[in-house]
Amino acid sequence: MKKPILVSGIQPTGRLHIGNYLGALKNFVDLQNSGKYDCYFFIADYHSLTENFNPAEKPAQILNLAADFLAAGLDPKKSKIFIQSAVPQSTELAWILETIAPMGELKRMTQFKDKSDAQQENVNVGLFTYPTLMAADILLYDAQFVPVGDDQLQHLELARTLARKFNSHFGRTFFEPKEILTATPRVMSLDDPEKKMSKSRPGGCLFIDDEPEVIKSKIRGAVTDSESVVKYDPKRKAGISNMLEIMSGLSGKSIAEVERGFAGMNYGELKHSLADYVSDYFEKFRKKKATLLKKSAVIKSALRSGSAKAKKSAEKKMADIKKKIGL
Ligand code: ATP
Ligand code: LTN
Repeated sequence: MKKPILVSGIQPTGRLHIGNYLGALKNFVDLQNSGKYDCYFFIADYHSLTENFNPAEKPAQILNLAADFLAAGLDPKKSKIFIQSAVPQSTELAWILETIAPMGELKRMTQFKDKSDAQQENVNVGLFTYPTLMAADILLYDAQFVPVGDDQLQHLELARTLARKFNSHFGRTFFEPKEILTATPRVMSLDDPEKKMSKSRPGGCLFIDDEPEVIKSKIRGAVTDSESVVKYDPKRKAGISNMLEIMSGLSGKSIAEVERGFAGMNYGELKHSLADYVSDYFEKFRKKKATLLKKSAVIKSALRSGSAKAKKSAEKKMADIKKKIGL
């Protein structure tokens, strides 16, 4: 029987942090290994052009993200791992979707507002139409499921709206994709636990390839509160609760179990123990990534074969889409 299709992408804009890992990448690997889905995972290089960038750094950023994918456990034999720009049909479909995308909905997108504020000297149209390209990435492969973090839900809602609208104007063509969230869909910043951990605020990020000393020093410096009891209470104890969530996400234990494990510890002991756990957890990953980066030909060949497979299904789908709209 045909398995349902699952698609997700990550932008090559910097190093992956533990929010990207617990909200997305770890779940990609678990979903791939469940054997229940036909998986497509890609590097969203076209999306990454909407942020200020240096062309000389782009190839290394792409290679680095591909190494993250493979070192974390994505397997080119099980999933199609590819580069967005290697499948031109996604930008082709993005244009078609733009012609049915309501301007008002795009204007309401939180990410557009946040990123426009963050780079006021470069509020480009691509930043505005970003969600239509994301919808194209999803609808092009007939995806029914999309694993993402909480900040992408608004974009996914638009993908459903566009699928529905296209289907009703031009006949049944697309699935309405559903999100798959993890138990930690919004990891908070270490230096400001009221804000989402984000690559645009590197000071609050725990990067998954950070060396153990860096992990220790970042966690030691994480913002907590003026009490001393380890307790899960995101409203009153955002910093401690975020650390409990990180521990729970990595260990697979419930928050209650994690809380019990730390019972009687002070904040310093909690931080020490979390830092050890995080550095041990990513030890294998760090080694595997370093080895992979020395063999870039292996990474490139995985991307080439994944891109060829993705392109094949995209070409077929695009022919149907064009027929539907009379082109
Ligand atoms: P960032 O804000 O760090 O730049 P992003 O959302 O702009 O991340 P990506 O790097 O492409 O862009 O995000 C990859 C995936 O990681 C997405 O599915 C996103 O929802 C998820 N993600 C990003 N930040 C977090 C977070 N703090 N907690 C959980 N998931 C997150
Ligand atoms: N916008 C996403 C990256 C992305 C994506 C997608 C995720 C681009 N296209 C399709 C899922 C499905 C982000 O994480 N910032």
